[in-house]
Amino acid sequence: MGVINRRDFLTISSAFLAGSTVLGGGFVLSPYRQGEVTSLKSDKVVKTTCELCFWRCGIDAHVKDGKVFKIAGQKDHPLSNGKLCPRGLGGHGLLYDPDRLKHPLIRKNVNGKSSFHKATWDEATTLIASRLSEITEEHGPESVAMFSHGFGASFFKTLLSAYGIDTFTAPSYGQCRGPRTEAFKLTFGHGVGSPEGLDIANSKYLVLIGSHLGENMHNTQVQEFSQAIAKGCRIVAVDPRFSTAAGKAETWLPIKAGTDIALLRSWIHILIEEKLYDEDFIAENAIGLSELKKSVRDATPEKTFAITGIPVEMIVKVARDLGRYQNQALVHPGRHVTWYGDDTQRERAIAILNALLGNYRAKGGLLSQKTYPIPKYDFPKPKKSSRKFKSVYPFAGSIPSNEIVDRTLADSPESFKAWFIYGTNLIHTLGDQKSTIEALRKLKFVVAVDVLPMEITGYADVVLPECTYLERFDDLDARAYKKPYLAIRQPAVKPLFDSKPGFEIARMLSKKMGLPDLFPDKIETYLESRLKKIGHSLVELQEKGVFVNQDSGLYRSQNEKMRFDTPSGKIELVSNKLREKGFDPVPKYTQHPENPPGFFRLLFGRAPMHTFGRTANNRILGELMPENELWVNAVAGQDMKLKNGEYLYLVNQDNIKSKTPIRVRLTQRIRPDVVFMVHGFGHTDPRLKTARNRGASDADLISHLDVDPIMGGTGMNNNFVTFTREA
Ligand SMILES: Nc1nc2c(c(=O)[nH]1)N[C@H]1C(S)=C(S)[C@@H](COP(=O)(O)OP(=O)(O)OC[C@H]3O[C@@H](n4cnc5c(=O)[nH]c(N)nc54)[C@H](O)[C@@H]3O)O[C@H]1N2
Ligand SMILES: Nc1nc2c(c(=O)[nH]1)N[C@H]1C(S)=C(S)[C@@H](COP(=O)(O)OP(=O)(O)OC[C@H]3O[C@@H](n4cnc5c(=O)[nH]c(N)nc54)[C@H](O)[C@@H]3O)O[C@H]1N2
Ligand code: SF4
Ligand SMILES: [Mo]
Repeated sequence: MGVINRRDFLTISSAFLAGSTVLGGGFVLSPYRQGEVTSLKSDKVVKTTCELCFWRCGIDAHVKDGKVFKIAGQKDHPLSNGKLCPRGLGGHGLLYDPDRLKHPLIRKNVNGKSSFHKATWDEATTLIASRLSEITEEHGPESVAMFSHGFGASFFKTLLSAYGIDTFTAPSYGQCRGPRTEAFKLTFGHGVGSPEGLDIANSKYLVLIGSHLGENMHNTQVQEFSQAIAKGCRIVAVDPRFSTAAGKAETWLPIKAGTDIALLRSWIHILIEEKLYDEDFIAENAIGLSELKKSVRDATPEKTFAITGIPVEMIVKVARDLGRYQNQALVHPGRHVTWYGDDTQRERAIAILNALLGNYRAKGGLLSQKTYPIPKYDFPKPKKSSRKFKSVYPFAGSIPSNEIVDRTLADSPESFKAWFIYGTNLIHTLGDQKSTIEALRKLKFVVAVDVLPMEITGYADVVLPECTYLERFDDLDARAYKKPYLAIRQPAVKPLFDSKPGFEIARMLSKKMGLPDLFPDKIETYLESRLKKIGHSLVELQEKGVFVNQDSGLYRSQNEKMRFDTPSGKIELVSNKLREKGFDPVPKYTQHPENPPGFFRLLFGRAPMHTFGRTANNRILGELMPENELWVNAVAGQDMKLKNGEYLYLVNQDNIKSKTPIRVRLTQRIRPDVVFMVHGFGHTDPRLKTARNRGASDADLISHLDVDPIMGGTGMNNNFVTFTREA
């Protein structure tokens, strides 16, 4: 359970679809019986976009008798290429989830007890408008923050910024990719992007630092990973755990957790000392080589072995191999990189290594991508705020969500009074649950827009049920990618229950909030007007699903003069911007706390069939993996008298106990000083009838955060757990 073998994980396909509509426990999602699905003919196929994660693959939703019975990968969409990951295939498990939010809810206090009451849309939106008006009149629009994750947030952002609110934050920054973005910006002048601009398919030598591709199931990236493997790409997986990717690798380096910067510095040292880096590329395009060389002189393989536990000869071998493959070698920048609080520096080390390899805009390397050209809609200019939120972290390019929590808890006139939350389950997402909950309790007003009764909705004053991605239009998707594309999300079926598309909710709110002309009457009018500007029509895009441009200028030509968007116009191996603000201009290794006796470092990650907590209640995907397990090294576990398969509670360094027990899995595939679990389980909201009490939540145990002083991200990997059998 939880691990798929070498063969399975690359079959991103529709193989298990046949069984996917009928589930255990007699729960039937569609009117069709098991086995029938493959032979069914659809009445129509709707070309739209997946939202079971944030990759947004193109999907074909097959509809019969007004029901979605099958979801397949769209052939022409560059992110799916006709294939989907297991989650995308099971998206109708969300659409037909009987536990979905069905109508707006309003919290009412009766005789000192607060509970949710069913409300009409008119009541709910009137209440939101009047509470926001009271709060902004008293404290200014600067006292309201919006948290969001997901594509559907766009019209809510338009609405709130037109209203004068300009504090927007997403956990995909401070709890995920932020350090990577800032480190690559500091080095190359631009971030890595999402979807990432990496040429994995053409890579000849790929080093993964944690990034557990194959469990981290971003569709196109895994497709490229399998192409690379088929073409003989040599892979090095650096991970305290034998991940699925490690199972595909030539070399697994079971590094001591938290010591990656030391390893990366040693590779930089060897590449420079042995002149294995791309000398011409660096001479032409980078600054700071001699200072870099000096700064990493102490990172000898011998010292690095003592820190990381990686044998000297392995450190040297990988460095030499990296040098040998130079332009076609890639050190993957990772994605969820908020680990130890020095994450921007670790990402800087990764960026520097890639620069030394000269793989920038080279086949198999790091790419810069383009967007499909389409002008924005002419919304009225948002009001300028007089007191714009300013982060205390000098390189926070976006607002770290945890900083909004801190600022809400602070006793200052500038503290936040209301949160508008769209599509993010902050209770399981931000770490340091106690502070998040305290902040939620302190706020005067909380709105949550969600599809499910997730934990966060329990803290809201008003809960708005959005319909799922299979029941709505959203904005046009035109993110930068290797092949610039423009894709549509459109409804396959009408919204179920009394749920509504985000656009309609935002439009309804705009009328109540004194902005009656902000949005056009229908989203179709909005989409049509944007498409018309580029000589296309909505009907055309609805039929095709996606417009794709050919890739152009992905690779640099010989002797091409490049300019980078950095102060020097060059790649900055040494960052004076960091130096000016008092940070190390070249990444240094600092030691992280060791396990207290009897405790294990808690690590966490992904499973192919789940996205965080958002799929745990999905009957189709839940069938594939109903609960998470705790990976414990077999020898270390036996020393502690743990039995394989038994259920245990976890207790962390702050004496916080997991709310639910987790099943132990003793395995040789993990270092003895760490344990690992998949994030997204251990839900406790009784309204989540399938997910409730299944597995345990890592988030409950992440009470300690190491905040990155450079950009404010929250390192979560310095938490430690031990076991108890007591409930
Ligand atoms: N199926 C599925 N796929 C997903 C998602 C999902 O929810 N489900 N979420 C998507 C999102 S938003 C993101 S950000 C990505 C995240 O995916 P990644 O960026 O791949 O996530 P990581 O946290 O880097 O990877 C976790 C791995 O890092 C290892 N690790 C932990 N600590 C250390 C350390 O100190 N050093 C090293 N070298 N390794 C360590 C863990 O053992 C684990 O194998 O996945 C994306 N893809
Ligand atoms: N402990 C711990 N914390 C983490 C991580 C971890 O691995 N462990 N991972 C980090 C990473 S990489 C990331 S990116 C973040 C992700 O954190 P979140 O974005 O908070 O991810 P989810 O927990 O899936 O919460 C998504 C919420 O959106 C709702 N939702 C789903 N679809 C829709 C929709 O169409 N409309 C609306 N309105 N709502 C919808 C879901 O029901 C759910 O409540 O978490 C970060 N925090
Ligand atoms: S990677 Fe999977 S879940 Fe994410 S958008 Fe693509 S098909 Fe959907
Ligand atoms: Mo993420």
